[in-house]
Amino acid sequence: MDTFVLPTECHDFSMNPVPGARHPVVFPSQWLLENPQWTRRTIECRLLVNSAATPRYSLLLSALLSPAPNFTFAMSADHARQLAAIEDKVLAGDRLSFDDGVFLDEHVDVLTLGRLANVVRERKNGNLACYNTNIHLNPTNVCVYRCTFCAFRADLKAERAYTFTDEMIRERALEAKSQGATEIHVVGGLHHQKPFEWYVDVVRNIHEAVPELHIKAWTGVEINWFSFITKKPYRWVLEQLIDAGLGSMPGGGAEIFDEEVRSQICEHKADSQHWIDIHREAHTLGLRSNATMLYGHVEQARHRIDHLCRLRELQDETGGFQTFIPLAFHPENTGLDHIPKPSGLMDLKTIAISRLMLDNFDHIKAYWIMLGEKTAQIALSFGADDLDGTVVHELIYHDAGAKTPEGLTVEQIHQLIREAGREPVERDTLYRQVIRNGADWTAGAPLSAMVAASA
Ligand code: V47
Ligand code: SF4
Repeated sequence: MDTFVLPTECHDFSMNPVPGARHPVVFPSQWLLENPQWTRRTIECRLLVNSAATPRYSLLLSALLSPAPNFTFAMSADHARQLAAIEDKVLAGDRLSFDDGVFLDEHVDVLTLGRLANVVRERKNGNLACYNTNIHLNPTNVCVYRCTFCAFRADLKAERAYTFTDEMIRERALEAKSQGATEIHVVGGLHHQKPFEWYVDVVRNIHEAVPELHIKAWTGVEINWFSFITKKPYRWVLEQLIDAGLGSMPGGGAEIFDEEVRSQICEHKADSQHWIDIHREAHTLGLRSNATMLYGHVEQARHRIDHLCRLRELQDETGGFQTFIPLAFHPENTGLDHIPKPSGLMDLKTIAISRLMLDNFDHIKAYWIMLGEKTAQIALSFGADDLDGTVVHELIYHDAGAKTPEGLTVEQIHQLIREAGREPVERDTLYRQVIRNGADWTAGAPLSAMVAASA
């Protein structure tokens, strides 16, 4: 046996110290004293992640262990040595390998991951937690593709299919302005009856209506589609969009890069190499972009770590990514609705591991829309420093069953951040401090300068 997992691999219920308890309860302290080959590590164990009975055991264990706060769960000596080596790397600022990442994902408890990720988080961003004031626009849900995880798309003739008119697009831009938004985030379906000019005009209409609004629009998958329908190279497509007012690219469409997983969840759309090539091209043209990873469906630890390593490699090359956003899968109304939603522990572990692996990304975003405000708040101590802001009109997660509100006020975001012990700072899309006077704003110092000043 390589790992001591309570209580699924410790079946000696005779140790049950709680008379009448209906679940196996153990006193690992005694067991450990009798088994000195196990080293003591932080209490928390894989059973909390893997067992269906997680909350019950979690509560029981904390109750039992509270009089002995220094007491720790056991890990095999080999694993303890591996973790110690990783810990040394994190403290020294050295890069973690693919194997380190898989080990962290498969064998290390969430509290240890959070503690390590927090070291990196505070090294990079101090005590700051940033957010932005943005509005979403999903101009059409009609889509040629049929990603199995997607609840948003619709067939052209479906009752729920919609496409915005130019007028509606301009109205959304004006609404953004009146709410003091600094950014409009535009993604949608790939409407096969719309020519490339229609997608360019979405950007142009917004830009003409509100020139100061930063337009973060069209994922790598959309750029790939535009290149397909125009038969033009990515560079040309991006240049047309930049001319129309495009400011940066969102990180969607990345899903999981592994080709085998991709063939199960989004068989037909841009493959990982194209997604990466498009972001490289965008960075070469001076556009900044984000990166995402959709987790908690059919993928495994090695796929998540491979995804992070491929992003890290491109970031080494271009430095053009601004933030990384792990996206938790929402199964409702999708072709994968038999898969349960990722647990809160998986959300926190994924954020922490992302922070540890992506040593060349400045920011890790906790997207509260899909995490829920409560997990997003805790995520600020598990590696995240960036909250998507006062998002309004989000559809992609809400169609897939997200129960979060469609928007949070600035006051709510401030309270959420302050309660977490962090200092809120409003940022614009390019991670500069926003200096605000009601709905009017100007860009101030880069966040990195604020972090340096507060160090
Ligand atoms: O690519 C779709 C994901 C992405 C589901 O750059 C789903 O700041 C979970 O790009 N469950 C689009 N996820 C959203 C996106 C994004 C979101 C937040 C911030 C940024 C940014 C970008 O949404 C898709 C896909 O990965 N998605 N359906 C679903 N059922
Ligand atoms: Fe279309 Fe995007 Fe949904 Fe895939 S995730 S079906 S590309 S809207």
